[in-house]
Amino acid sequence: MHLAYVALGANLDDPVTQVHAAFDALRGLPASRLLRTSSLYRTAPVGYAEQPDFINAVCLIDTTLSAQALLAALHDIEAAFGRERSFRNAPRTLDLDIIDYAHCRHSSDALTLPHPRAHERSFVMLPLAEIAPDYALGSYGTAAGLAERLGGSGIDLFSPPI
Ligand code: PH2
Ligand code: MG
Ligand code: MG
Repeated sequence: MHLAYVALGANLDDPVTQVHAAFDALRGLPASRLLRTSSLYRTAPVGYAEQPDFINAVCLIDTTLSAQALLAALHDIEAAFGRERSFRNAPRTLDLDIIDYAHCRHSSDALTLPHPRAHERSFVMLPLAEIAPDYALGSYGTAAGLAERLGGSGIDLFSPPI
């Protein structure tokens, strides 16, 4: 089995419902178990500012899928939630990003591990620190250390863990 951390983000339609429904979809992943889910966080958009606030969360999945098979399954879930790809950082009904997969380092057009921007994004590191404070993200340090360094500006805890 391999431990994978997956970040969820949504800022179109009904983001809270979509993130809850996405947890349910992740519970249905083949050869996998959803072990832990963070609280939901309401977060200011990063990168492209002229869009609604996001709901973000992070979860921990135990899986025998390869990283590539997990990515393909996550893309299928995004598509089922009506995700359209228009431009980089565009608003979306659901974004599922693999943040870390079994501490693997990997780089291809389709997938970079660990996620190349997770360590600079408080909307990922705060929920990750909530469920895995001691988790070492590549060479960037622990989730708790990164979350503390990045701070919580623009991030509000939205709801307690399910
Ligand atoms: N995702 C992005 C770009 N900007 N900002 C917030 N707050 N949350 C996101 O999930 C997010 C973002 C690209 O994936
Ligand atoms: Mg993303
Ligand atoms: Mg993505």
